[in-house]
Amino acid sequence: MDMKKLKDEIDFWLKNYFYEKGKENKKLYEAMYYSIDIGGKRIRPILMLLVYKMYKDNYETILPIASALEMIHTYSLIHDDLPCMDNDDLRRGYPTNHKVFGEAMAVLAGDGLLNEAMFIMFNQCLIGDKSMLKACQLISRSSGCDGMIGGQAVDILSEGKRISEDQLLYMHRKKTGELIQAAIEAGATLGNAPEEHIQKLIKFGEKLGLAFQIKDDILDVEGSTEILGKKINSDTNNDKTTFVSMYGISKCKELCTSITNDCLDILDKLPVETKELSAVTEFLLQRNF
Ligand code: GRG
Repeated sequence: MDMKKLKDEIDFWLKNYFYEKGKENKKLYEAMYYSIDIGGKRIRPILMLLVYKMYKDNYETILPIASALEMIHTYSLIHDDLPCMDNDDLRRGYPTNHKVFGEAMAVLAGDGLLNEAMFIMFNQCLIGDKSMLKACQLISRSSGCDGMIGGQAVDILSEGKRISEDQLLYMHRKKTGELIQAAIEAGATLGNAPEEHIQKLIKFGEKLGLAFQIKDDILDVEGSTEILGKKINSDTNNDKTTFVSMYGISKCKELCTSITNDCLDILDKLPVETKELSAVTEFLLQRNF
């Protein structure tokens, strides 16, 4: 099973969901689905599905929660692009949500995606077992104030300031790392993986999140706007401390490779088939978007 097939299944689930939903309050759902539909790698739901598949076959049953996670991620991008945050005009290769629908609707589209995701997750809890409850708890915590929102708050409060290495690591662990780690831990939890595997996969997720963010910072400097689908040098223009401004580009590349190798080592030592997850891990290192 390749990444493309899983991505297509997530896209199909989301498309159907919004097709059913857009009958009333059309503009709101249009704004919500716009940012979902214009692209995105779907890396978080793909990670969740791949980890689950290491333990159970019927991954289709977790498509709703995996898609809900993508909705939460997409809401964070819509809000992050707003003029009061990073003020970006381009995302996933298209004009940002507020450029198309206006600021007020973009705020509501983000809020809508977050709340709709929670509704999907509660519905899954009503029909699922305790592992679903645990997975939803993980996702809500990691996207909340002790996770992504907490990291974003530190990011906003640090603009224009010099921050320490520890603060930089904290900020990214929360802002980017937590949701990636939650995708992995939720996949393992839903697959009823043994506790010792879950602990190793949490470590894997932590490292993968860090490598992902360092790569993101490298691409912000060396990437191409056309391929990335967003403007480059956004961090420099917003006067942000990044891994590149802290360590320099060549050290960042070294770090990215060595942390990815640590991730692959963790997977190699797990006594289950991890080939697909390893391939995605390598893809994230090599990606240029
Ligand atoms: C506004 C609550 C709130 C949070 C925003 C995620 C985030 C926090 C901000 C996005 C800014 C950013 C560029 C963070 C770096 C890492 C990251 C999340 C990149 C975008 O994720 P990808 O590469 O994007 O998975 P696609 O478009 O492929 O889904």
